[in-house]
Amino acid sequence: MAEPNHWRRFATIWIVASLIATPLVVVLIGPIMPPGNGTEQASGHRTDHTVLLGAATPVLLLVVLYLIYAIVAFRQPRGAVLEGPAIRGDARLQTTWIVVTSAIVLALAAYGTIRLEQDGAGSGSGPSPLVVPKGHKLQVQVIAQQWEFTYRFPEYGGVEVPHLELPVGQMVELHVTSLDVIHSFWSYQLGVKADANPGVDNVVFVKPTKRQTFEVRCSELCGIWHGQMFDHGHVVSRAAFATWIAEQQRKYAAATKVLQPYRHAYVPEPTRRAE
Ligand SMILES: [Cu+2]
Repeated sequence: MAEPNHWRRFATIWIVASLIATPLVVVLIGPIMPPGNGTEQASGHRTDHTVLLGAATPVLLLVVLYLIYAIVAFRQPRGAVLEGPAIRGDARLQTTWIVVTSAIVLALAAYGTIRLEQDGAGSGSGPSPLVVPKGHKLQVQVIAQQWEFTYRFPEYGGVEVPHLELPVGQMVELHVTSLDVIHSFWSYQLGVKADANPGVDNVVFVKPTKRQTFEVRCSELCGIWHGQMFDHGHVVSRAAFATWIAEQQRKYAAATKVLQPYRHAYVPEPTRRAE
């Protein structure tokens, strides 16, 4: 019996499987990809994850289907120990391999670069971001210290509060810094995970798109109570935010008076005491 054309047969199986599976994966798994759609940035991450998953699906199928195909089609006949023929050099195969893998990697690198420039990745862009969203941005400073985050609102008299609330539909400009060691401001639902370094002003933009409760945690081991650097924040309506921030200004009026003036980074201890 003549050997079937394995190349053609396997290529057909793979192409058909990819054409069926890739749209299914994008349509069914895309909408449940992390980190949700609580902010424009989170939705952007979800888009990126969906694109990557879609690009990875044919590659995964190639590997898995070929493994199955080889086990079925190239099985040793019972009782025989056969060596396959030695195959050396195949210019067409080698060229195809190099061209296809290079094209995939370069295309993903280009996509990543463009998306990073558009979105800032939610990881902070340092003190001078390349891309700044237009329009009014609510300024919120995130101050990390062992072992809590506090938030300062320079547009509201520089009041500093222990819990974060944000108005829905408002572009927020987070200024992430630290008073002592290296921390990281991570809110999964906001799609933000930004380094909080002493003496550094790390700017992140985030625009919440729905009312929600979000988690805040430190994601950089920062000492014995690192695990306690956890809190919940809330995205609320604009009216509720206005009420809340006015209440905070009243509540912390006495503390605000003795706070250091607002600035983008604070001198860490122990130098601060010498100031
Ligand atoms: Cu920390």
